[in-house]
Amino acid sequence: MKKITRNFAAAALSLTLGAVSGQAIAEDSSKPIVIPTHNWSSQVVMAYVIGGIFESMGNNVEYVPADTQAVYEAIRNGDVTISHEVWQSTFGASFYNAMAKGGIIDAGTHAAMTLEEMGVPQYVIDDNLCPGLPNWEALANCPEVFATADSGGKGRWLEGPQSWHGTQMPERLAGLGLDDKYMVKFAGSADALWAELESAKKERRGVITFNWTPNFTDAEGFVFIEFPEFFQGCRVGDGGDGACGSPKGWLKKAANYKFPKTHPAAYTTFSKISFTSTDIGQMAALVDVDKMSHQDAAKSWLSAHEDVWKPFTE
Ligand code: TMO
Repeated sequence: MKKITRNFAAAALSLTLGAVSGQAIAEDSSKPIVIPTHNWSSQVVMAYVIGGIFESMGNNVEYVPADTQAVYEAIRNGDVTISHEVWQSTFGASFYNAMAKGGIIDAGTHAAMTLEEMGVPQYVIDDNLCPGLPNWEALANCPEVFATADSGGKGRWLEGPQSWHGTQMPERLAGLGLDDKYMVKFAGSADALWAELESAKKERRGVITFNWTPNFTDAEGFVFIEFPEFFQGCRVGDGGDGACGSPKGWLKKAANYKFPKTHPAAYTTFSKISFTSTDIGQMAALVDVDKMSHQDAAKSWLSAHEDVWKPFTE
């Protein structure tokens, strides 16, 4: 009797599975896929690139400006559907915190490897403005090279907007014992980083800024400072002393857990999307070098690179 019950249950289960796999070829919902936009160029261009790919498949999309850390909670809650640039160093913790609560899934990893780190333009190395760079220990000997009118006699690290890393860089300076020689200034926007790099380059003066790769700056040459190697737990926020650099990291995609069911075709495409460093550098350069709008940059990128993105839809 037990056995019969079990067989009956198995038959019922396979019927259910049949119904579920039947759903996999069901049409995507006409409800918009909500894509967040943040405050650096490749991310915004890629939002419109991925939105354009979804639209080419007949989906509806909607864009919402979102806070770069709080967005993972918004995806978990279903207010936002996806995140297409989850950078390990800056957002890994928020992503995994949301995942631990449930409601957000890992939708795969881009081909591009990433680094988000403090660094200097190539000429700072070529002109030997601070001998020993890119090794971080060289910084102790040349704070004056990186001093500015607003740095109180110390060398200045120009960080990105504080919403990206909070107090991580001031904590790193303290952890490395460099806080008596260097201070951190937060830029108001990514554009402020590029403006400072541009003006420093004209004077060929020393400058330290936060930057990342892949980015449009890869083409010209930007040298990341080599700090003590990252390990899990080395940051102050994770219980460490902060004396470590950023991880050589991944670039992931995230989605609300219902997305595969509500939009199976779009989800399948999203899970296949994998951009390289070249792709992402191009998306940033169309805005930051060629000065296109994000929307125009995305249109231009899509029409020039069908060979890259069409296969994700097939
Ligand atoms: C997240 N970011 C690419 C700005 O470091």
